[in-house]
Amino acid sequence: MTTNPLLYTILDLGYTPEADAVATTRALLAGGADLLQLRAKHHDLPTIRRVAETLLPLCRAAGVRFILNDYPSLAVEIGADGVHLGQDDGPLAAAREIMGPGKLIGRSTHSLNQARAALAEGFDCIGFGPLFATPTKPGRPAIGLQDIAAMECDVGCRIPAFCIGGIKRSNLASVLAAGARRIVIVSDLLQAPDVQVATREARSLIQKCRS
Ligand code: 3NM
Repeated sequence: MTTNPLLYTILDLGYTPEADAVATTRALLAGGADLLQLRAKHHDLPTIRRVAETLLPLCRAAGVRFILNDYPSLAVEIGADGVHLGQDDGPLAAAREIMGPGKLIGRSTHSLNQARAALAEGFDCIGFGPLFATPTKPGRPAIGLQDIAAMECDVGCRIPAFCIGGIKRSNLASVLAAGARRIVIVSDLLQAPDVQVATREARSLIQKCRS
């Protein structure tokens, strides 16, 4: 398991059909994903469980932590490494009670104040965004790049903080130049003609900037 995750990838069933989930996950892992989340906003629990149970061993074999979006109870049942919660998904304590110690619990944050609050509450990591408007999370306004440096200074120096939302290989340089150190990319990788190549490109851009 990497201790310095740079690229957090999400297998989103809104982009990747269940039939392609294994191949796409293999490509994300082979391309250098440091964390992998399963996100399925419009699927039933049996489907999510089935896909999660299929992807988990792939992540284990690659030494990459497997995170479930929402559903702490299911995350525990299947042995996921963690869970990711939105602002409306309740307090950390409730999820920690279900998950037990040692599991990674992340929080979506949409402002500097929310990022600071998530750190103060004790979350293990955060998402910070959406930096740009994105069809992957419709209806949420872009927060722009101007608060990234302050967020990194206050929060990202203490827990892993991943900038997210509308980030693509084509705009990654501007996000990194604004001070981002860790990145989540969803649609730009899942919709790429070659997911493994795209993932490798994204990771090496981040790594180059950070070294
Ligand atoms: N959470 P893409 S933005 C899942 O800001 C998610 O909390 C966000 O997908 C947040 O890389 C987002 O396709 C979507 O824009 C990221």
